[in-house]
Amino acid sequence: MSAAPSAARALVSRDGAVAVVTINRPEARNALDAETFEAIGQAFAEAERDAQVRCAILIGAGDKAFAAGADIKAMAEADPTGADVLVGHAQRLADRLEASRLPVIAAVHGFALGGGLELALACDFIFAARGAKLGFPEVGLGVIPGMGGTQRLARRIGVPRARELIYRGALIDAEEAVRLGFVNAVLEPDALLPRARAVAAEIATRAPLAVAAAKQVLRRGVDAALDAGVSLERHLFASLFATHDQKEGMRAFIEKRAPQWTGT
Ligand code: CO8
Repeated sequence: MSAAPSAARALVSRDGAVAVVTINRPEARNALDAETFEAIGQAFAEAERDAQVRCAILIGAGDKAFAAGADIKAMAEADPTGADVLVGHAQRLADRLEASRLPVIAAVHGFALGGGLELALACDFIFAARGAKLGFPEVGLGVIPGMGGTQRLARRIGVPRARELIYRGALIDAEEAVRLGFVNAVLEPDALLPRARAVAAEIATRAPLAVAAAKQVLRRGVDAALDAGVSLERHLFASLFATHDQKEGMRAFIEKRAPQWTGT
C-alpha cells in the first residue's frame, strides 16, 4: 500500500486497484471549506491519473464524521456573490465525482450532513456504519442544500420523501437511510471500510470500459426519457464491441479461462 498526502485537507492512498480518498479535517468534523473542496478534487485527480486505479472510496478522517457539511464559519458573512462563488466550487466537485472515470463508493460513518451528504450523494453509492447520522440541516441555518443535494436526493428517493427530509432539517440514522433508498447497506463500524474495499476490489476485477459505460448510462440515462436512456444503453452496448476487452471477455468465457483486461 502506498500513501501520499496530496494536500493536507485530503489524502489519497492506493491498495492494488482501489484508491481511498480521505477528507482530512477531523478537528472540524471534516467541515468543507474552499481549501478542503480543492484538496478533495486534487486527490481524485491523482487517483484518476494512476492507470492502476479502477475504483475509489471516499471516507472522512477521524471517528466522528464523514463530513459535517460546508464550513459554516467560512460562509456565514458571505454576500450572494460570494456565496455563488463558494457554491460554484462545491458543485464542481460534486459534478466531478459523478463524472469521474472511477466508480466511487462513499463509506460514511458518524455525521454526513449538508454538503457532506451532498458529496456522498454524488458518489456512485453509499455504505454507512451503524450509528451514522445523515441529513440536511440547512433550513435550520437559513439556507438550502447547494451542492446538488436537492436534485440528487429527489432523484434517488422521490420528491415527496426528499421534501420531508429537507423541509424538516432532521437527521436520520443509517437504517432509515437504507429504508428510504439512498444508502445501500448498513455495516458495523469495523466492517465499513473492509466491506467498501472488498466491493471496490470486486468492481476493479471487471472490464474497466464496461464499468465506465455502465456508470455513464446509469448517470445520464436515468435522468432522460426512457426511450433516450434505452437508446444510450444500446449505443454504449454496441460500442463496447469495438474494444479488446469485449473480445477478450467473451473468448475467455468460451475458452474457460480468466480474462486479461487491457482497458482498451
Ligand atoms: N462548519 C464549521 N465548523 C464545524 C462544522 C461546520 N459545518 N461542523 C462542526 N464544526 C466544528 C465546530 O464548530 C467545532 O469547532 P470548535 O472546536 O472550534 O468549536 C468542531 O467542529 C467540533 O464540532 P462540535 O463541537 O459541534 O462537535 P459535536 O460532536 O458536538 O457535534 C455536529 C457534531 C452535530 C456535526 C455539529 O458540529 C454540527 O451540527 N455541525 C454543523 C452541521 C451542519 O449544520 N451542517 C450543514 C452546513 S451548511 C451546508 O453544508 C450547505 C452546503 C451548501 C453547498 C456548499 C457551499 C460552500
